[in-house]
Amino acid sequence: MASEKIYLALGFLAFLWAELGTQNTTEEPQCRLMAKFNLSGYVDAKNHSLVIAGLFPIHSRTIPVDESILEPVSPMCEGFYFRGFRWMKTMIHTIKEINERNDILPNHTLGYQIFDSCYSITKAMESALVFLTGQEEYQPNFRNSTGSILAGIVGSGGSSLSVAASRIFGLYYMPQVGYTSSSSILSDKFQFPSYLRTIPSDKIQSEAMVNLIQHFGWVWVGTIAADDEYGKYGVKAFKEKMEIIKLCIAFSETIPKVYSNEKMQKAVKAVMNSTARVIVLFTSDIDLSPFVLEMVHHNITDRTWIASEAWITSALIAKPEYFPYFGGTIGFAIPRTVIPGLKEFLYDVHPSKDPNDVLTIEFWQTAFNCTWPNSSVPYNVDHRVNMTGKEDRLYDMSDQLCTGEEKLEDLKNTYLDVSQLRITNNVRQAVYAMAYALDRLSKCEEGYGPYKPNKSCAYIPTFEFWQLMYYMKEIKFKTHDDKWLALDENGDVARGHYDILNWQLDDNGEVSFVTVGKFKFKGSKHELIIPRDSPLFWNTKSSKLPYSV
Ligand code: TCR
Repeated sequence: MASEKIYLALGFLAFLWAELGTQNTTEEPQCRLMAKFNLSGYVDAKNHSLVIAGLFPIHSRTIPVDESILEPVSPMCEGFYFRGFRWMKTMIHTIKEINERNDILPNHTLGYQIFDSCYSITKAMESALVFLTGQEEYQPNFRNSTGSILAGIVGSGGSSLSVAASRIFGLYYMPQVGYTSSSSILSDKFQFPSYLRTIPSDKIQSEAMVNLIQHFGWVWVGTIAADDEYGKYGVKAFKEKMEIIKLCIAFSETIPKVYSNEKMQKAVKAVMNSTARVIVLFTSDIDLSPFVLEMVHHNITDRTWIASEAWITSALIAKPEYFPYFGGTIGFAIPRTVIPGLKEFLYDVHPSKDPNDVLTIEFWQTAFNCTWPNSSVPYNVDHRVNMTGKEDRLYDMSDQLCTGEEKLEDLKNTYLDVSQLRITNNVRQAVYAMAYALDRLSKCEEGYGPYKPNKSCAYIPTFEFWQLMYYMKEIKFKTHDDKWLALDENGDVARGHYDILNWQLDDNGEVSFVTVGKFKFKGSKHELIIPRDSPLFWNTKSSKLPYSV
């Protein structure tokens, strides 16, 4: 019965689709799914045999569309996100590097097609459709709109975006390698068959947090989560593990994604009214900023925050002016590395190179607080609702014109800060994972190949996504810094470690991230290491270890 109903529903949809199709051919369609896709990004595909798609949060949010417009429109984006811009550049840098190497894919070169996800599900979905079909077509053609062969995608940034996009990519078994979507739900291969990642699953981080709490002897702990797949699943796993060892949750709140004073105050009150002095904050830095302002506004000090990886090294939060409230934060970070040549590559950015490169123009305007002459790229737009519940509209163009002579060297900016390359390295390894899989596919010998019935091989350019997936699964390779990256049967990082960082103030009055320990993991085994003589800083009145009962 149930399946009959599904078939009926599908039949009806097919009918509707066909109807729409016939309308399409004769006249302008009466209704459209989306007036027009509206994406920005970078593409270099024409002269390459293979293309890797990429999705990065170069902006941190979309601008709410005017509700009086009935036609569905693709929203604009705002809130330039320097970190995402660096991740995106790192993908391009890695592809260039691989193309210059003759030991990986010697007979092919990789191109790319990258879009800005604006850290939003809608843009991630728009991009997913465009990757599969092209801007104007509404039917998947399995071959990318650029005309080259699409091998897979690196992305999508946040877990909610990846969850949504991989439901589409999964239909085609298209390989998707995540560099920062860490929610444990993405390990479920029944739901997300073609998703793999170079960031460990949050299942491990939740375990690590519980171990940390146990280590310091805290009993009552509050939790605050982002209202998305990252926050919700992270805290869920955390609570389950706390329960097993009989530790207690004092309160559990969420930070709203779209500003709601009511919801925000509920979280603030929970923090103020609870005796718990230790609070776990499972959210991205993008979503955390409004909550931080609330803590400052209500002068809430004397709390110890346990940071999830997404904000532990964030320049948006780790500012000296927030130190009275967030100093002493302790949390988990992806190990840091140095990427040869990346710094020079990042510095090679200038708006005069291409007048159509709107992202670079916006980068420049935002970084140097000026307006690029004759450009229509808005400067410092912010439509967020502020703490009084009113909308903040800052359309103002900066009075100062950019000269082009501004010096990147003078900037202290997240984009150029190569001292904290963590997720950035995940991006690099995600590109490498795909390149190695393609390389292995290309080196297959007929009769020794993986596919039934004749141990056959697949070939570039005729291979199918599922054939490449064979090589992506359980991939293992050595990275530039001499470490092994191995993925397990769920596409998760099989072994590795987190650094445990503690926020302290350095001699220059800047927030520094001091490594105080490690959390190592290998399969289901793990170990928390915090040496006795670790230089810990606690933001308590007595500067002693907080007591949370
Ligand atoms: N996983 C988060 C998103 C995220 C992130 C970050 C965003 C992580 N780390 C650093 C910005 C900066 C970890 C997710 O949604 O899965």
